[in-house]
Amino acid sequence: MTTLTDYLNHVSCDAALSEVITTVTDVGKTIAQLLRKGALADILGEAGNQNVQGEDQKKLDVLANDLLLDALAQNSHCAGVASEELDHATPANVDGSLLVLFDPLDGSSNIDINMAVGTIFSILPYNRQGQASKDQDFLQPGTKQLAAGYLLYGTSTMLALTITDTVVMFSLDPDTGDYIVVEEQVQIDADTSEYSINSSNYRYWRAPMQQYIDELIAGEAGVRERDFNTRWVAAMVGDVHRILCRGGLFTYPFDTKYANKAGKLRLMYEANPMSLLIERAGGSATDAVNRILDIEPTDIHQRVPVVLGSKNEVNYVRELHLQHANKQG
Ligand code: AFP
Repeated sequence: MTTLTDYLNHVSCDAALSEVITTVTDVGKTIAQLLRKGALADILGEAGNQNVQGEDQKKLDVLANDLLLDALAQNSHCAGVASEELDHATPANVDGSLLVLFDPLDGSSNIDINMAVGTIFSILPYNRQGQASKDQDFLQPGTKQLAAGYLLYGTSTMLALTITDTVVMFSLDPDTGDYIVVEEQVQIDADTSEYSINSSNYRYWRAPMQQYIDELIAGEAGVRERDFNTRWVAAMVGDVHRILCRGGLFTYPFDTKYANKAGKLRLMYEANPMSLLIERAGGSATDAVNRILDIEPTDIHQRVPVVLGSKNEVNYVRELHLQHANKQG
């Protein structure tokens, strides 16, 4: 039974990185306990305010954010924190070597209905020791991530983590409080017949995405010559976890639903960490055409269209978009 601590020692992980990962995953245990108490812990419902995204915050959004912020502020290796719930990055320890970004509670709309939610985290290098970190320090492409992962608070609490060139899956043993390795090298099939999209936005999508979904719905009678299945958890963590377990394609594409949003998902603390996991598990992650991990960020809360999962399916979506672009001339 290999614990997270054993694993971090085994991969001879940098001590600072190990300690920051341990801090984040320890907070995950607390969040999991709160979720297990649910309505009995007075953590459901609205917090009564909105975050920088203009989204109504749930009580647990705020609580999870504060738990992570407080714990990381006490970790000497953390130089700063960026969160979906905070307008700007928060400086921590000026001598720290790491920056931590997170969506403290992904899938907030699922909290009050007892459905899957998660915490997504990304760790970047900090290169200005001795000075207080600023938003600008976080604006690094996804390829610079030193580690990324998520905690999925489902029927069991699971941790997906990538530090080296592989993705390792852990399950939290509620009796011992240890994260135990359950899969040492997660791999995604290149092909799939399962896709995830919120189809109610169909009229807002660009033509190639509409064509792609039309083909999947046409099934074996259409050009794809096979039937497809669909799933939509409404929590990216849940859909990505399913893909890491059995393949699939997840997309929150560009849509014209809101003029100033390129898509719903945020690059720095949702798309980048998930894209690193997906690529390290043998999948692909694009904005429909370009590799997400190569995107040079301009704002810590910038949004990006996302197409990720089984690489042959992600590439097929890319081909459709390129064909449409060529037709446009
Ligand atoms: P919330 O955290 O606000 O519920 O959003 C979750 C999310 O960012 C992502 O985890 C889901 O895949 C997606 O939004 C769900 O979006 P829809 O509610 O539009 O389906």
